[in-house]
Amino acid sequence: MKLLLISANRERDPYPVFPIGLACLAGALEAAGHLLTALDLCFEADPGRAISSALDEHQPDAVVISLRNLDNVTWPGSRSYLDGVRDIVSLCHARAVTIIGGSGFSLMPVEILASVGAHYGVAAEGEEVLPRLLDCLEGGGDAALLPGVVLPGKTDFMPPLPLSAIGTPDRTLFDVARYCREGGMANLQTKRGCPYGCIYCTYPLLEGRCMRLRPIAEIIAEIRTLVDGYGVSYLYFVDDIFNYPPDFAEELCLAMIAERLAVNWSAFINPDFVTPRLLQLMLAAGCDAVEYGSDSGSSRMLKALGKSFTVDSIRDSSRLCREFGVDFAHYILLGGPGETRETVLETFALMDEVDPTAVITMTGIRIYPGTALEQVALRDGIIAPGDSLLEPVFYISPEIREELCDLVTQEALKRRTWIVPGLEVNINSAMLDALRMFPVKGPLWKLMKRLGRSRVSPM
Ligand code: B12
Ligand code: SF4
Repeated sequence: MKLLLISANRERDPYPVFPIGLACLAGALEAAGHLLTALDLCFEADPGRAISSALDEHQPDAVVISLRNLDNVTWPGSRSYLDGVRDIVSLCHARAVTIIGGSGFSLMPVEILASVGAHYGVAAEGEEVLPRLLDCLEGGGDAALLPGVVLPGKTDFMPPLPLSAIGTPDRTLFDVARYCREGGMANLQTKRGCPYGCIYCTYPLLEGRCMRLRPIAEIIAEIRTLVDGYGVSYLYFVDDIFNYPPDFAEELCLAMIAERLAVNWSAFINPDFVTPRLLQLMLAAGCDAVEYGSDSGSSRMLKALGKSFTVDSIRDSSRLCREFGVDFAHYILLGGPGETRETVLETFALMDEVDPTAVITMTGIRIYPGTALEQVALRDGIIAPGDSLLEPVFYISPEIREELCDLVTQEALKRRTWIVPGLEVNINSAMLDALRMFPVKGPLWKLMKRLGRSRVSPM
């Protein structure tokens, strides 16, 4: 079949992110014999016109739409992307079969399909089921029997099945160089899944709780192609946790070192599995920055959020980063169940103590269906049974709701390393644009220590 792949993501903050999910599908669809063209809306000035001319030019039988983000998960200052997706579907709907999927879609497949109006939806990984759905469309067959396929008007569907093997993305249809230029990096995945159970987190719902590892040789070959074939000099590992399982991370770093890959990289890591040996190997393999999903500096809040690690673990792993001279950022979530003024101040105090390159903080926690936080939010009367979560709803502890924004703004403005996107503390779109002018590879937060400027307060 003739297929048009559309990446719907137009978000450029904190930087444009390469559509690796769609690239994974491209590999599988090409292998199944389909004829592909791609339209990446990220850099299109006029998405409507770009879609219409792609439809005119390629006359596709089906349009495959990838929906990565539902909204910017930021409070206050929340932005939903669903209107844009509705526009994409309505432009394509009469001209071709429309199929929508992606991480954003998979969080609420039935509701999103009803809301955007595509012909088919596919929840979770698409590499195996999408070619089967296209076979069904060509040859007849009951699409409702395929795992993960959602049909309009139906509220239930066969549960998605995990892939038998994670393949290598095919990036040839996309502009890797532009993402490197404007986003500072390319991206890559070494495994899927997270065995942990943080109460708000959707990652185990999207990727499963079981870790599925890719063969090291395939990962190395993919990095080699990125470096030699695309001229990539900076990579981001999109794994939920790069350093878990730790022996796999070690093995990968050793292989990268042996291969002498001329590339720097960063990733999300868990403080519990940071050892001097692993950190040393990571640095030798090109790592120059790490990110921790620490969430809080209060023991009470770490427990309430279901985190697997302790405040001491955050302390110890931060100390190691400082000793080894690697840039590190802590991501903080303020306002979760049980948050009080006291626990917020504990977090500020711990961050002062561990002294990271940057602290990136969100106020309020987005509530998703199927998470433990949804249950807590129902219990606390923040949402009611049957409420739609398509438009973002945030959990904010009733004990601190009134003063959270003022307290965080006031404390964060006293510190040079704190970035609070929702409150525009030390960050706003204009500042991000300005930062992109620096010839920096990798995450922009690495610049915090170099800026030596006065703090940026909300506009
Ligand atoms: C790594 C990551 C980041 C990194 C990206 C770094 C980089 N250079 O790539 C950083 C930290 C920068 C980031 C930022 C953001 N992120 Co993010 N991120 C992720 C994460 C952990 C992995 C994404 C990824 O690359 N997966 C690997 C690829 C292969 O998987 P995939 O894209 O899901 O594609 C598969 C399937 O979805 C499916 N599929 C995809 N498209 C289609 C289409 C069809 C038709 C079909 C059938 C199937 C299909 O098949 C693919 C292959 O299996 C996910 C959570 C997760 N575990 O999924 C969140 C996630 C994607 N992010 C999310 C969000 C919201 C954001 C931000 C808006 C947050 C913010 N305020 O900063 C920004 C947006 C950035 C941007 N410009 O778009 C949300 C999106 C959903 C939502 N809630 O709206 C997620 C799901 C996390 C969450 N909260 O639930 N992110
Ligand atoms: S926050 Fe990290 S460790 Fe916790 S469940 Fe999500 S991906 Fe796993």
